[in-house]
Amino acid sequence: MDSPLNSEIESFFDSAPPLNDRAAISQKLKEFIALNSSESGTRRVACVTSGGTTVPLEQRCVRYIDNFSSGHRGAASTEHLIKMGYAVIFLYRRGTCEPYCSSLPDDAFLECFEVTEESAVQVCQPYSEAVKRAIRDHHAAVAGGLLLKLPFTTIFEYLQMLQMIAVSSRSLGPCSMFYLAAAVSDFYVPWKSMAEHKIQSGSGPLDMQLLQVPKMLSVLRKEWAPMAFCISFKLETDAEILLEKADMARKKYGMHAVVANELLSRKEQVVVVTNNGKIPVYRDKTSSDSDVEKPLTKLLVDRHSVYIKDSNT
Ligand code: 9Z3
Repeated sequence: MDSPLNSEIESFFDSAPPLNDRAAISQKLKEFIALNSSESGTRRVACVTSGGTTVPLEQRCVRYIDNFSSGHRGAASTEHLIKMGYAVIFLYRRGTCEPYCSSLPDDAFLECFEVTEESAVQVCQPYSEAVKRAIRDHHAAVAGGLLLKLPFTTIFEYLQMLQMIAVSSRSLGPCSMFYLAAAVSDFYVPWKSMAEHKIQSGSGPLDMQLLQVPKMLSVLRKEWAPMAFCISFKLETDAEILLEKADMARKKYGMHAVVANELLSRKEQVVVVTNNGKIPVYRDKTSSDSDVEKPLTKLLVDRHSVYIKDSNT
């Protein structure tokens, strides 16, 4: 497995603006991992990443480059993993889909509630069941110590938080899973060479050089969490090159599986690429409320079980 030069990684982290709430995140992670590791047996803990990272072009950011991802894959997968007994650290782009909210409208707050004649707030009848279910399931997962939600916006926040999660969950050994569905920027502007103020438009075309974001997947595997079961996702718009690129990524970064998906068909089918074959996974078309994440997570959980068993023998 290839690893980017350590100096590239160091310089990425050195150039990143420090996380505002680093101490609070670290405390939450510590408590979450402790709660899910006990002497009677460690629970499996998955870190699910979700949504796209932004690349700011100015320190006082007015403009940024974004990566496409609605966050549906990550949110739905989180629900399935929790149902299958996992505790989930949900590292997600602020404002994208969150677990247990898929049956609510986009503008849930304004659409689902109304003010009565007595000035009380109540749920509008058509949404009553969906709201009850969302609140009940979300509360049960969070209060039960099975869901920890950590939001990010920029590539700098995302990678620093991913590193913190990986290092904190090292003690879980093979019981830890990384399910990296977030759409991560390939290029960035180092913080130190970034304009502080809004870039002015009066001086003609914008000429800007972006550096390549060092691929952190091999460092995650080799150094941050060497015992964890790691799944990354490969997104392409050209189906012709998808499987080859996914297999290349698997070998290059030492992933245990790479989920290959094509932009337009990603909700209907994906292909799980492993060292012993490529397994297509389809959404169950006979049921209108089914999703491809259900059979996908089931397959990956089965693979994770074999991995844990092999690691313990
Ligand atoms: C994915 O491929 C995800 O499956 C999607 C999910 C982003 C397509 P939605 O959030 O979509 O449900 O709307 N994520 C990974 C994309 C990515 O950035 N992969 C990197 C690459 O392709 C590897 S880490 O180079």
